[in-house]
Amino acid sequence: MSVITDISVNEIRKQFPILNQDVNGKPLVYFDNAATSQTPQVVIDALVNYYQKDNANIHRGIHTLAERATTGFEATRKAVQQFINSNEVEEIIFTKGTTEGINLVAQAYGRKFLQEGDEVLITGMEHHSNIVPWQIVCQQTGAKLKVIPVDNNGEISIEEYESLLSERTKIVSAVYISNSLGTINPVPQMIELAHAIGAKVLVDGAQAAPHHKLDVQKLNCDWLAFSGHKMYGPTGVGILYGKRQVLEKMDPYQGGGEMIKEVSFAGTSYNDIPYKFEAGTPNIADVVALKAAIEFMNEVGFEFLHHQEQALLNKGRDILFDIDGFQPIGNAKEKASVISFLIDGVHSFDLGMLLDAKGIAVRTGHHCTQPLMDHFKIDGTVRASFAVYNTVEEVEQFAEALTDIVKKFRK
Ligand code: 7TS
Repeated sequence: MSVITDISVNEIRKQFPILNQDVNGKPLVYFDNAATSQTPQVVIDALVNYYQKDNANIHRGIHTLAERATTGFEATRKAVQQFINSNEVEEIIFTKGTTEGINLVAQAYGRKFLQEGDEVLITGMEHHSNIVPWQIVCQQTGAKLKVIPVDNNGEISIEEYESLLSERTKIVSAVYISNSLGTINPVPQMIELAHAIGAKVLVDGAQAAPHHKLDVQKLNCDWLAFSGHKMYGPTGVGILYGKRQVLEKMDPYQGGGEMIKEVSFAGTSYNDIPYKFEAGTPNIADVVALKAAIEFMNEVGFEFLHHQEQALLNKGRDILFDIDGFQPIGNAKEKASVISFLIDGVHSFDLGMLLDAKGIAVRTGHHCTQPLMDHFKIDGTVRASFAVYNTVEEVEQFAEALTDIVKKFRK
């Protein structure tokens, strides 16, 4: 393993201009990375460069700018293919984010193939984006939504999962890493078990993509959805990976330009994948810039990422858990760099506001996982989520700030 030093983290920090500012008179400590991570200068430069030099609509253009824009757009598709090791570049569909990817699968596959009596299986720790699209398609088709329960550590049991699988299960849709708790689910095993009974599997990789090397061929998932803005890329762009043979069976999701082969008033034939699922002018600039984010992540490397984020998580567990009234929510054995908690006697919104007054950005509330909050019988948590540019010193500042706030409340 390479030697990780604070100097290298400091080198990384320098690439993120947004981090170098005071908020409410204090140096910004950005611990809201599970919601949106910050973008390095290379991503910002790619966006500026695109608008300054290459902006044009893609495909079917014969002029130079259209060609450049198309080349940039398709170069990102190739970079994504390599990033997640998909077999073919055509298996990469650009969306506006994880949410759109899941809705696409629910409507283009679920609505076509689900029937009354079929079941869709999700976990009890899903983001609303991986609940509501399934509720909608279940209402449309008469299929039933079933939920794998979560225990008090914020984990699911593989035995319980197995007992819920049956020949009625047609789709399993599971979050790889929980945004609210950081729990890493046993997704590879879940995929194997689902395939054994003939179900298809969608993996919500929104939180996994920035922390975990994803290899879709090894995972053997049928679909994987994730978002650019959680992996150092721009907002408004996401990826849906799907296996070719599955994508080819799916109906189009939206109708419009690019997704067609030929249109007449008598009828329309559809384009090949991936274009069949990319109706209308896409978010070209952000797709182009996403390549720079992938290159940034490749350069940093998952080994460094893991090491740094686990160091932050361990430091957080060491010093935060001693704070008066500190109550961690979610204590999974396999956990990414997220610390969700409550403090006895202090409302999470108050904590969030008081931390912001000290320049510390955390997220408070239900994190779009209301059923999970119901399970813990709470209405929300305070969530600190770390990225590769965060430092142990920032975790110490966070602990000091929290201690100070709690002391004032206890007076
Ligand atoms: N799935 C998971 C696991 C997520 O964490 C999120 C966003 C989504 C899906 C939806 O992603 P989007 O890019 O389409 O919005 N999670 C969060 C969060 O934790 N705080 O804000 C957004």
